Amino acid sequence: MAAKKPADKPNISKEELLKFYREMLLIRRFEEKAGQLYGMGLIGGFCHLYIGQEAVVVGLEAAAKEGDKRITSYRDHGHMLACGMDPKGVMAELTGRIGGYSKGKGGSMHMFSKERHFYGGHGIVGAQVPLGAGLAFADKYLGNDNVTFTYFGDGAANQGQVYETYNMAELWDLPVIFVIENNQYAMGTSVKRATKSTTLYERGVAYGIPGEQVDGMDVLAVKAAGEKAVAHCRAGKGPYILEMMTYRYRGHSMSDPAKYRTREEVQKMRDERDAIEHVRDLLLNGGHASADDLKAIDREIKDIVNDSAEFSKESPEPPVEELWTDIYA
Ligand SMILES: Cc1ncc(C[n+]2csc(CCOP(=O)(O)OP(=O)(O)O)c2C)c(N)n1
Ligand SMILES: [Mg+2]
Repeated sequence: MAAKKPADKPNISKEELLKFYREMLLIRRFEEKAGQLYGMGLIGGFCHLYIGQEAVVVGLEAAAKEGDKRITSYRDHGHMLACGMDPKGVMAELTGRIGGYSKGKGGSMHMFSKERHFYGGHGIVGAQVPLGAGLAFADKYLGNDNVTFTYFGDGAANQGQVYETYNMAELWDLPVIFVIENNQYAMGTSVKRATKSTTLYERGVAYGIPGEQVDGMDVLAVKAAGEKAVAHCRAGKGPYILEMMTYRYRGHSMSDPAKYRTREEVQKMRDERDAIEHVRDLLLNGGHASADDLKAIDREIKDIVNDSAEFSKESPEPPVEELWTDIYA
């Protein structure tokens, strides 16, 4: 991974560091709980956890304003929590209950929130990329200054529709930020096995789209890069590409034999580059928080996550009549 070790004394307020810590921890603990519920048979179908990649969405949300939109793939729980969707509604959807964002009929990959401008949750690899450009087109057409964060993976980055979208987005100066979450693997295939040119952001050059590679394990670097990209888009200069160098600790989905990488590789990332530990160190070493302060936050987050699990256990399954609602025909 190209990312280097972040600076020890960044210029950032205590409040913002605490906010980053809280938000990343919420995603991690929520995902751990989802993994447990899956193991207990309470979540069915597909479930792709975001553990390890938390700094990407939390850093970028810190660069966003009200009205900005986001759209992503099936690895979407972190994006939903980071943009302010209710953990109860997300967990209830995972467990197929009526209290979920899609009334329990969508599951992990199919949740939306008009209020929080979250447009899914897409199971078809890469499908969200042209849709993201469409969302940005709508904002441009309406004449506002919103931007759309369009997230996709390193595997999706090899799809043709991504490049058709790059061409149109640059041609029409659409306010879209293409966020490539390069977590090094597409299911069990490493970037190096599937891709000749491994610096994925550089592919924008062919379309005149500027971009850069970012240390996606450093929430401060992510926020700084996000602000730069957002400023570019809001100024009407068209799209921008951010290639986030990140890593997922868990399997591709809940059913993953994990034969394509060693345990040591994963452990090394956890030990040396964990995004939450990084912020924890900044808080403790900078004298912004004590170990007890952080323990109190840990408890607070644990309660929120436990409440979401309780809520989803108590929320009923959708009644049969729901088969006939929210459908086209
Ligand atoms: C069009 C399409 N092809 C194949 C799949 C099966 N599939 C699901 S996820 C995935 C890998 C995608 O990897 P990447 O884009 O790196 O995202 P990540 O899972 O790492 O977040 C594949 C091939 C699919 N869902 N849709
Ligand atoms: Mg990937």
